[in-house]
Amino acid sequence: MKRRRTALLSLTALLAAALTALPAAPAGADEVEQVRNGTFDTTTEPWWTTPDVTAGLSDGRLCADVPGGTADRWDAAVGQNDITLVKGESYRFSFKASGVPEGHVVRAIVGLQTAPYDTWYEVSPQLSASGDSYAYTFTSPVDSSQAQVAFQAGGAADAWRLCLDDVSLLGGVPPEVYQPDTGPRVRVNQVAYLPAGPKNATLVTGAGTRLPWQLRNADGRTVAHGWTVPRGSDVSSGQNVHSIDFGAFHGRGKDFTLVADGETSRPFAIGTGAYEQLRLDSLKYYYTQRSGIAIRDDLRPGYGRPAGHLNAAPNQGDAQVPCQAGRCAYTLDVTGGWYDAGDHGKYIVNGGISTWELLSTYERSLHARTGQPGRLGDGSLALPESGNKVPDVLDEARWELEFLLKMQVPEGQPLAGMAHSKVHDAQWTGLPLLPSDDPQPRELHAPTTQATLNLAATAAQAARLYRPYDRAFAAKALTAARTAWRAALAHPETYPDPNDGTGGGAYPDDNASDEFYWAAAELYLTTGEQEFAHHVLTSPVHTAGIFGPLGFDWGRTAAAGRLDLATVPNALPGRDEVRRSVIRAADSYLATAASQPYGMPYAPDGNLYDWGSNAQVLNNAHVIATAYDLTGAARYRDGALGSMDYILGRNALNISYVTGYGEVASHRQHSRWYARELDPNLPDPPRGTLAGGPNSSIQDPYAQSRLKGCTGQFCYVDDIQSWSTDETAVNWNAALAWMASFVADQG
Ligand code: 9MR
Repeated sequence: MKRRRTALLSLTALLAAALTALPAAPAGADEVEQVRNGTFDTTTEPWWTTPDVTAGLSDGRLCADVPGGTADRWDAAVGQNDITLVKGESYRFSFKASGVPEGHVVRAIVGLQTAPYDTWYEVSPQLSASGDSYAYTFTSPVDSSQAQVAFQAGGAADAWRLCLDDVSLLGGVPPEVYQPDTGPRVRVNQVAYLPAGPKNATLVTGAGTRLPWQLRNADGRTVAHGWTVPRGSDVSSGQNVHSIDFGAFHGRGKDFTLVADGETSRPFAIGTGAYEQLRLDSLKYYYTQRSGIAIRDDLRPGYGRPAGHLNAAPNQGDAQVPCQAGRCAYTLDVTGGWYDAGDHGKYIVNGGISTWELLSTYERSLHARTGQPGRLGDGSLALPESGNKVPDVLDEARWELEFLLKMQVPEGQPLAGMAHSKVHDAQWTGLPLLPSDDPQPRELHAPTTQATLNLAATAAQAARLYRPYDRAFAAKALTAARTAWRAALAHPETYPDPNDGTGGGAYPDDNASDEFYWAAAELYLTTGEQEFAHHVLTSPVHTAGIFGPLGFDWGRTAAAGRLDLATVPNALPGRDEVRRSVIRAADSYLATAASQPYGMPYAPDGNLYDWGSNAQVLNNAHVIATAYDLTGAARYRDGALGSMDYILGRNALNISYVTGYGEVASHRQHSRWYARELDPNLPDPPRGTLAGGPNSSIQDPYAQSRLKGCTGQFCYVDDIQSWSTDETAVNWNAALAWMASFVADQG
């Protein structure tokens, strides 16, 4: 799909752009300079500035006086237009830059010079007063004769001076070979193994025969030893690997290391405490994703920020949002909810599966043999609502549910009862950008059958879970769910437009049978009514093999219905077979995990890792864990626990994909407000944030410039620019929260 961060320049800025063309000078046999007059020897032509910037020559450089008090980087810029880019070609982008006073950030971009100002490459170095040289290589994702190179310097409180020299964009350079630093070749769960749980690791080695290993405690004393098991060439990584099983060791402690083949692993604990913390952190994540409410710094130190999208300038706000041009005659108040991911969009289909998995984290605690509802109770998540005697996880999910309800088309309007698929900006915005600083108009997009059924399913589930705490809300939710269900039956094939990806994600989906099944299941579980049982029992989805290799997600939601029919008490005829289908799925995921030297229950067809693969690993683990809840058989518990090892460091990149967990962990996830990589005044993502993970399709230009030709697990880079491999998203963290809560319960 097409999604880009966009630089918005004013029309005046564009008109101010000088268009004088000088001939491009070849710089080498195949390397061609695309920038005209990057050396500023005698003139600043053909460089332009935004009207608020004054630029001139100074010691053979271009120096620009940048005003203070502008909102966004692109509000004050220097650039050059009419550059030609060739798709798939590699370019070296280099320049010298200085900033006085020291410490300012310049956003250097290569992008489209007209609306919607797609950004194809960007870097945001922090400048010294004496100046430094910068050089980057990227691959152009497009063919264009309307490219610009621009240096965006706005967004600072006080005025500063930017100087540039030797600006160059060299085409025809060989692509840069990216070598990730993968550290020691012994790969472990860098956070913790449970004392009574399985303990597996992976060794990358050229050795063909078994090797000795030692487990060392914090004092360096060997506390267990054994032999590796050669596993040959691993498809998911292309590496030659051995596996190590030290599950017979049941001691506890911190800072264990595993030694083999002359390498010492990163340290890890054997204990349960980390998972209690991860259960809370992965759920606390949602508060700082909230829209329409100021985030309190006392509740999340370092993360306080003004409310986003409440109609306070420069926000245009979510209080009276119209439909896309000509699509409806009303506006809706759609304030609240969670921002989907690193963007400011709010999408029903993704909000729906996320809400379901959060509610299910709570619902599991009520019904599972190891469930501990008290751990998710009032006060557990430090929310503004803490102290209201309602479990905090329900308070958090309600923030999204209230938004989902607001997205329903009002009575009396065409398509009444259906749900608008999404609300987001008219155009993509750039990074960084606090929610409260987003100047874009917001728009409601057309209702879809899938969105409507997401609303029906989650509102029906909410009706049974909130009933003990707020009967009125439970009743309201159930009414909305019934209305949505009837509206979906009346409009069963109103699908999202797969090309509707400007300013927000498309979430394309051309089949709603899984959403019908899920919604019918939730309505049946809550009401016990015959109509819904009939729909479940006659749906082809009910008996279909729905647990494929990729697992369930926002577009494949049948599993949500099947898992709940299996676990939430009910009297559906043939329920034993429903439970057996979950256990069979778990068996197949266990077989996958056993075949993988890195132990994850994920082996996508053709080794093509999907967008958000980490959540898919976790959701397959969720199915295995559910089989444990259904049977009590230890192999399912162990399989689910072992899946966590992959997420927390036992992987080809030797990285924990959860911020704040493990010695080397993802912390630069793509986000407009956890954008410390671009602005040192902003925070990294909060502890407990899951990165999307390896994605073979590497849709973003940054990943394309680094990862072209990557194998499975290697299709990941921890960089804010890599939105296709390294974004944060509410659905992915929901998969983490469910699993973290399961694992914590096994302690
Ligand atoms: O995770 C989503 C992926 O499965 C889809 O193919 C893609 C296209 O719709 O969108 C991904 O979700 C993104 C959404 O579109 C916009 N917000 C950020 C989401 C995570 O990257």
